[in-house]
Parts: sequence; structure tokens; C-alpha cells
Amino acid sequence: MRTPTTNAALTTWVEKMERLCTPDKVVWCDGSQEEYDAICQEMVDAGTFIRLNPEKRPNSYLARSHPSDVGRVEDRTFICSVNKDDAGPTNNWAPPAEMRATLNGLFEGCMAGRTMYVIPFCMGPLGSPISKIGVQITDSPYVVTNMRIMTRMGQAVLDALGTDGSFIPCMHSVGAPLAPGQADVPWPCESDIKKKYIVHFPETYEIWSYGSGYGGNALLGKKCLALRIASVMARDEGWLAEHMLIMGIESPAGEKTYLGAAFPSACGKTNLAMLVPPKGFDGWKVSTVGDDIAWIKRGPEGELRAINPEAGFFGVAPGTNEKSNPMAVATIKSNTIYTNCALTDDGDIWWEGMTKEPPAHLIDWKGEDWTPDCGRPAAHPNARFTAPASQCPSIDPEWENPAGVPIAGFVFGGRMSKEMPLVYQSFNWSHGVYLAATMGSEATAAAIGVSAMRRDPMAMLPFCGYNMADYFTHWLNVGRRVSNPPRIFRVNWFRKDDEGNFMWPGFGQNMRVLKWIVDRVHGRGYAVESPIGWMPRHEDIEWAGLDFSPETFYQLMEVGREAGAKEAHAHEEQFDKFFDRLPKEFIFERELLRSRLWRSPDHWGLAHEDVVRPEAN
Ligand code: TSX
Ligand code: MN
Repeated sequence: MRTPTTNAALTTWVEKMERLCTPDKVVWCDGSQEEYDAICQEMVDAGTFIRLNPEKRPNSYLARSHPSDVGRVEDRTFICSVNKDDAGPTNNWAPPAEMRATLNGLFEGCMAGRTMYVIPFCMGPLGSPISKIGVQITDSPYVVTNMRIMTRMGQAVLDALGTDGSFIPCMHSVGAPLAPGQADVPWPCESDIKKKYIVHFPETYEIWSYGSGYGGNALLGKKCLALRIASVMARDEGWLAEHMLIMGIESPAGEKTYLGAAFPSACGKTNLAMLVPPKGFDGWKVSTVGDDIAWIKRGPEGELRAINPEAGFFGVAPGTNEKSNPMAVATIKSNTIYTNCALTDDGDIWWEGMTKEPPAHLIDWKGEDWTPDCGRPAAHPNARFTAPASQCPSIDPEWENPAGVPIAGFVFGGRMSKEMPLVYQSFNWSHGVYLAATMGSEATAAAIGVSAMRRDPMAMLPFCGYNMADYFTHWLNVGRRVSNPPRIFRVNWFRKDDEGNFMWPGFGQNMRVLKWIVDRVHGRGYAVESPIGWMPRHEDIEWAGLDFSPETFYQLMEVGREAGAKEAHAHEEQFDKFFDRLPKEFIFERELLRSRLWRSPDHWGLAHEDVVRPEAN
């Protein structure tokens, strides 16, 4: 095949990788529909893809992974900076030279019997000054088809790259070479977890991934490039690469407000990005720019503008239904790849939480017969859909604007069953960065049934490509360099009462919280100053269409002073490991929080002596 690029750096790299991996052949992907359809057909023939019933799911496929390859492998994810301290205490680190030697050994001959695909892709709209070009080499046709949905991929990217444009090299192999005559399996991968490697070289902007074909391990444009490597580039170049959804909110008067929102996993980020306003919000519109990643840069007027670097959604399937997320249900009706979902007898897919009643018979994600009483989940809990963002009915008209959309506010949330209010606003930028850095979520250890709070600063713990203390400093600096920095909020949809019931209806009803946030970022909307931040009173929230008493609302909003003090102490422990790299502002924010908690028991507008909560005067 003639090389479809004049970029010498690219052809040199591809030739070098071909010599290292010794594939049977090399295919440069052009990104066309014909190429996509042909690769899908090859995977159907090989047993990797099952074509779904075209009447139910046009142009859609189901893939089942190897049971050892079902999610990101955080223990096998490495940041290989020259100095260990530049990766920081929250990342796995290995010396770059040692890691390069290990990888060279693993990749040597690793594509024997396979095709090596070259995937030129662009994260962000082609031609946007915020976008970045990457080239992924992979031996997985599954990766090629997913990358075509998740990124702008193919010949147009090579054309944009030109003769001397630069790209981020992304090297990937499933790590399963075939001996001559050896039969392939539907999902080749390295099943020994210790031989899987997801490696980032932050100083040279390089990615090497070995042994896994699944999601964030293998679709290298997403977590590896658009978060880990991009966060390093963002630090170097003065912008932000964040694990955030981007949503637009339009009032009946036509005022448009864009928010970025970060949540750890299992908090319903995709649901929020596609929220449908509830009864009582006639004329309000919510639109989706992205559901996972935001690249945010200073615009010409000193404002912060965001793009979604992705072109599709790689969403968790279980729990997605007409009620929890009707926009996602519509998005995945066609042209979608399903991974580790269950298969129905009529060639459709199913997962837990799709319908109230499960079908009487299914083929589960492992390919085995399944009935409702068999005691096993039909879909893997981390089963996914890969679907084009353009198919989302709520996609924002500006979602591909190369200049991005202006961000007016940042929202940070976690899953907290106690002592974390529904919503509050930070006093200022550095207090907001502190709130974001101390956020966390309760992860239930299913085996023992207890909840433990896991801190996940800005939801970036698994995705920051450098020392998180430097990341906090970078955030503080960004606020100093923009005019009118976005206002910062904390939210919690998951508070429970003493009986263990969720106190807040969530989902579309979150619109009521978003409206208060929108009012606040525009300098409207009332709030009471409390020791932890600005809080709405019951009458500051729009309640049309929902019965929600002041009593319940204030229970949802209150924080015990004792609990607040314990929280401040936990922050101290959380940050200890960063030693003197932690920004000094964080020490002052913590001591200010402690002081406010104990010195304002009869503060104007606050109800009790021993609890913090706003109340009407
Ligand atoms: O996505 C969720 N959101 C955000 C929606 C825009 N989920 C699902 C989380 C798992 C991914 C939620 N679950 C939310 C929420 O706001 N809230 C809850 C908790 C909850 C669950 C069920 C009910 C209420 C709250 N059911 C009834 O009230 C009937
Ligand atoms: Mn994510």
C-alpha cells in the first residue's frame, strides 16, 4: 500500500513499529464508512462481533470481551517521568529507561499473524486551535471501529497533519501474537494481569499500551491522550484538560449558560449531561456538548472556553433506560457498538436496569444461557455502548464550534450518603479549587457492604499525568489569569435519610439545582453565607412541579459542625503525602474552614448552634 502521508516523522515511526511488531500487514485507516463496514464484517466472520437484528438495532454490533479484560487496569497504569516526584504520590511510576526496555521486549513480534492498523485521529474538531492530533497503531480491529466513533479519524487528519505537523504517538497491542497456523479467538488479549501495561511518558508525550483490548486501556485517544497526556500539555501550555461533562442550559428568555461538571465514576455524569428538564420548567432547554472530557482554554476576551475532544459516547450501559436517560436511549438506537451486554433471543441487547422485567431468556455477556433466576448478572456491570455524539437528540448546536463554548461555572460532585449538602457555592476561586480538590465519593465494597469515602480530586485521581500537588497549583494559577473566572459549586445528589432512602429525587429534578447555579453565576439568585460556602434557602430554589417541604430541604442541606471539623481533619491527612509541593493556599483554606465552623454559631441566617444550614429570616 502507498503511504497516504507525506509526514516523514510519521512514516519513519510506523516503519520502526512495523519492524518491532512484525505484523502480517499494515493498513492505513482512511476513516470511510466502507472501511468501517468492511472491518465490522471481518469481525463478524471472526466471531468478535455479532450483528444485531437490523430491524431493532440498525448497523449495530455486540462484542464480548475476554472475562479478564473488562475495565481499566489502574494498578497497571504508569506515569514514567524522569523524576518520581514529577509523577507524584498518587500515580504508579517506573524509571523511563527501564520501562522502555520492558515494553520493547513485550512489543517485539507481538503482532505476528495479525494486521497492524494505523489510525490517524484528531481529539477535538479538525482545525480547532484547541484540538490535538494523535496516531494510534493497533492490532485490534475492535479498536479501529471504536476509534472511528469516538474520534475524528482517517485521511482528513493526515491531510491536516501535513508534511511537518506533530502528532502524539499511541502504540497499542492486545499482546496475543499468533504462531503460524494458530487459530485466533474472538477477543485476543494478554490474560495475565501482570503483563498488561498502560504507560505514559509525560516528558515526550507518548503512550504505550499492551495486553488489553478494552475501553480506556485500548482506545488511546480517550483517558490516555485526552486526560493523562493532555493534562501535562495543559500544564505546560497554560490550559486545562479535565474529566468533565459540558452542558448548556437555556432559559425561556433565551439566555444560554454553559457549565463544566466533574464527578467520579458511578455518579451519573452521562445522565446529567443529557438531562431532560422536569415538569415546571416549560421553555427551559438542556443541551449536551460532552459527557466525559473537557479541554478548556482562555479565549480572546480572557474568558474560559471549552471543547469536547471526543466525537462519541463510550457510556456505561447498565442502568440506562427511558426514565434515567431518554436522550442516551435515543442516541444508541443505531450505528452503535455494544460491549459485554446481554443478547436477546430476537437479536437485540439487554442489560440490568433497561426494563423493569428482565426477558425470560438471554445469552449473557460471557456467551452463556441466562434466565432471571440464575443468580448472575446478564450484562457485565461495566458493559458499554459506543455511539456517535451526533446522534444525541440533545446535542448542542455549538458542540463542534472550533472556538469552544464559554464556561460560566464549574460543578463538582460525589456520592455521599451523609453530611454533604445538596448544593453550595465556593466563596471565591481558591476556595472553589479547595472544594474540588477535597471531593470524594463513597464506594461500596460489595463483599462487606460498607461504604468508604474515596477522595478523588476533581475526579482526576486516575487521570492526572503528573504530580497532583502541581495540578492543584496549576488550577489556582488558571483562575488568576482569566477575567471573571467561572463560579465553583459542590453538589451531592445521593444523600440518604436514617432509613437509608435517597432524600433527593435526582435525575431531571437536578434542574432545580442547576437553575440556582445559573442564577448565581449571572449574579442573581439569593444565598446565605455559611461556614462552608454560599447556600440557597428553600425559597431560593424553583419548586414549581415538585412538592418538597422546607423541612426536608433543610435536612438535605445541613452539616454538623462536628462533622465539618472531622472533614477538615481528613483533608489534612489527604494532603500530607504531597509534603511541601502542596500549594500554601490549601493550608490557609483548611484553617479558614476550621475557624468559620467554630466562630460563627449564631451567624445571621443560620439555623442552629451545632449545625450549619441556611434558613429564612
Ligand atoms: O444519574 C443519576 N443522577 C444524575 C442524573 C441527572 N443517578 C444514577 C446514578 C448511577 C449511575 C442517580 N441516582 C441520581 C442522579 O441524580 N440520583 C440517584 C439516587 C436515586 C435513585 C432512585 C430514585 C431516586 C434517587 N428513585 C425515586 O426517587 C423513585
Ligand atoms: Mn470518565
